[in-house]
Amino acid sequence: MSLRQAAEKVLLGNWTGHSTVPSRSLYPHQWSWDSAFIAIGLRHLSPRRAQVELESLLGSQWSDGRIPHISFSPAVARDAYFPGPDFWQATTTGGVETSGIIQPPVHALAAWLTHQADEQESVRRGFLPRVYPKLVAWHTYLRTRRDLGGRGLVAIVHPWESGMDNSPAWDAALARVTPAPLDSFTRRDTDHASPGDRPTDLDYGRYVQLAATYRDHAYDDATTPFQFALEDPAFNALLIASEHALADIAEALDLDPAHHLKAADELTAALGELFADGLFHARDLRGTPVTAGTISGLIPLIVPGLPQAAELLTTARGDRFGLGRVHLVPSYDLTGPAFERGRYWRGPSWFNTAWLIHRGLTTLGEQQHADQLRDDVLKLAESTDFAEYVDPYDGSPRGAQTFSWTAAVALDLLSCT
Ligand code: 9WN
Repeated sequence: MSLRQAAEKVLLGNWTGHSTVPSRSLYPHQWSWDSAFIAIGLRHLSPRRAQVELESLLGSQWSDGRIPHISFSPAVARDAYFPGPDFWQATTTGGVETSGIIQPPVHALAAWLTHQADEQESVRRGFLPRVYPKLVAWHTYLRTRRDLGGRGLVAIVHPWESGMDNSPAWDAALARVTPAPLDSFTRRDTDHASPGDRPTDLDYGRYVQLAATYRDHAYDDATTPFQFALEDPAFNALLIASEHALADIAEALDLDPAHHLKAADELTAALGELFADGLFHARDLRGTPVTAGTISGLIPLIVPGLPQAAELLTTARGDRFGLGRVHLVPSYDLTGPAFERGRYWRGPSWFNTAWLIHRGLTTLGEQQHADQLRDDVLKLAESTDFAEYVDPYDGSPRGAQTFSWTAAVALDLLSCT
């Protein structure tokens, strides 16, 4: 079977009829940023399915504009994943059970790329006119309710909102949180993945505590006493890339793109304040400066016209991230004190972040680095049976296998020859 066929098989196997689960075993519902990456790959298999994927996710959007990080499937046992719907206690006006937190805004970028895959089919189905107002409401939620620091950047209020749950960048902020008692919940993730690859019980207790506090304040951003509030470079860089995509969508709809470009410029200027020593760093709104260097700090490479791009590229190629010398791009500084080559977001390399860096390198005209990264993604997707993440030194698989966004980004990169 060719790599293309194998990737398509993964996506077809994880398709539920209107959306795609990240992994049948570990993550049996619809996840927000996973769906965006999945649509980017699915558009090569079926542009129509890619549209349906994004539209079904937007079907779980809240009336305040937020897109929740999980949309729960009623067909799956309520305790198959923890924290499940009974923990979050959040149901949309349309009756969809969801979580109450969010994930990085890759959606407008995914919608624009999906449209471009088959413009005729997109126009015939009225895809852009339907999704555009919802994507605008999503960005408006982020830029108004989540500018907790008042500096024009979006803040995350839970490590899961970054999509990089266990990153060392959150360690100091998490240390301030009293964990929920370990006997007050039952983890499900370690039934499906090796405990050594996953966050510790102590960290899980803190995740649960933070989520419960938000829930107990009805997910109200104005009144919740957020113990954890940080401006994350990747989250904001993805919002900028998505504002540029909204400008493209607006133009395609004969609307004025100017306010999206203005938003992108304002966010890019504000993001610049997070740059120090060759890398973007998260800003802790409740604590001391974050010094941990993570993949999040390199992801601004995807921002069009980023003033710091050349310095960032030097850091990516240096000893801390070893671009071209290790597999993909490690999630955390290879020379950092918290580095662990196998544990969740504390060193291993992910395929979706490699796709983002590849896009940045291509835009910058760094074709040799981009091609090398692409070849590594394709080789490892095949050799690991589409692993969730890999050891950056030997490329061995970690976490789940037949993982949807790994198949999706492989499919996308296969088509950019
Ligand atoms: C919590 C689904 C998600 C990804 C995240 C990844 C992991 C969940 C978990 O799986 O997070 O949302 O249970 O660990 O960190 O990026 O979206 O694939």
